[in-house]
Amino acid sequence: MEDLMSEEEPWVKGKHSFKLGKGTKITVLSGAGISAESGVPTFRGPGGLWDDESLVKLATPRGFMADPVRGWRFYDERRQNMAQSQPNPAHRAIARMEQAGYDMVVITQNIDRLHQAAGSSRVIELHGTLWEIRCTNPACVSRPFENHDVPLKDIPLVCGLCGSVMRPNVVFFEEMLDSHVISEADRRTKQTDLFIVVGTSGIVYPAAGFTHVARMSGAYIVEMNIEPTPLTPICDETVLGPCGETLPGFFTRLTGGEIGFP
Ligand code: BJW
Repeated sequence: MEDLMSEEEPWVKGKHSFKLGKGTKITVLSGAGISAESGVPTFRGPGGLWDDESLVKLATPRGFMADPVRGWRFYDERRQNMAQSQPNPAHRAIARMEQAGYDMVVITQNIDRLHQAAGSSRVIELHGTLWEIRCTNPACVSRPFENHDVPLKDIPLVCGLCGSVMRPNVVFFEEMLDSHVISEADRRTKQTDLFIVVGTSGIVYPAAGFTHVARMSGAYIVEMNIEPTPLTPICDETVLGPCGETLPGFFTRLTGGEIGFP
């Protein structure tokens, strides 16, 4: 691995060889780390949600259904936290690039909607969103719907149509991702010139697999994280540091200072 030390960035692997053009397609794959500086906890690592193994079980279909009251309390607390969280400079820098006319798409594993709150309009939500709710009864004709009650009024939430327990419209472990969402993310990744992987441990699939798809499709790959990940070896550049600093810095370098990132 070739390491280059830089004055501006704490630790950079790679050669800064990507040149931005007019029609450059830029795709950002984001994970929990991009929202860490907004106060939303990550899953893995010190202080992460999955430090408590019993919480991991709640994020599986069987675990949630085994104790929907506990499941909803867990998700209600997270909704309360997310409701108070604001986009940080990393979310805002991505949105700013789109507003400046660059062809930006975000593929996010996050369920917090902070990319949209920052102003990004093209966001593919791989793991759904905590701000939608749906019935757990596969025979029920109700559709997922928006719910922004914070805190939730009744726990567990029950379907008004069939009386079954409701659940957050997120993708639990061992569940399939929506096939249309996967296709859209796959199509975009294959067309991408610059693929930026931000704040993900890169161990949850199929999400992490898009970085491999980008690699095979010839995209230039830049990773932003506070530590190396299993994806680091296939990235052209890895910039270590908090992405609220490194991402605006990277875009400033890429655009030659043409855009301001407040
Ligand atoms: C910063 C930073 C800063 C911090 N700046 N960086 C064995 C049994 C069962 C399943 C499997 C199995 N083996 C493999 C599987 C498949 C499984 C999987 O990949 N598991 C791996 C863990 C091994 N995948 C699935 O189950 C998926 N479905 C599937 O594959 O279906 C087919 C199938 C069916 C049946 C059996 C097997 C397969 C679905 C995955 C859904 C993931 N769901 C969750 C929960 C969503 C709801 C909720 O939030 O409660 O999604 S899990 C959790 O992980 C969440 C995240 O989106 C996802 C990824 O995490 P992420 O975003 O990478 O966060 P962290 O915390 O891991 O990392 C944060 C990073 O940020 C770190 O790197 C930090 O360094 C960094 N960071 N601050 C920059 N300031």
